[in-house]
Amino acid sequence: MMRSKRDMELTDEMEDDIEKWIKKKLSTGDNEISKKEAKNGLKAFVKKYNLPKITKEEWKELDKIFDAVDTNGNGKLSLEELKAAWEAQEKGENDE
Ligand SMILES: [Ca+2]
Repeated sequence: MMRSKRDMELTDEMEDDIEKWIKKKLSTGDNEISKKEAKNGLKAFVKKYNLPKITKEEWKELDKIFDAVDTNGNGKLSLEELKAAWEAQEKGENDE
């Protein structure tokens, strides 16, 4: 998910962190990830690992990705929507 133009190598620790975050979001509250939550999570992640700040362009791109994954258009990502996106990515189907 969230593969953008920047060629970022994620360490195992980072991947673990992301996975935990997603799982937590999907198992608490409304069990979905809102756009705001995703943005805040990403900002915290960038800060935690001292990664280069996400540019305006990248935010725009991420916004598009979010909307593409949010297939029912309620502004939040559910487990089903994320799963579908991951599966599509694995198959290499990138129908934008
Ligand atoms: Ca949704």
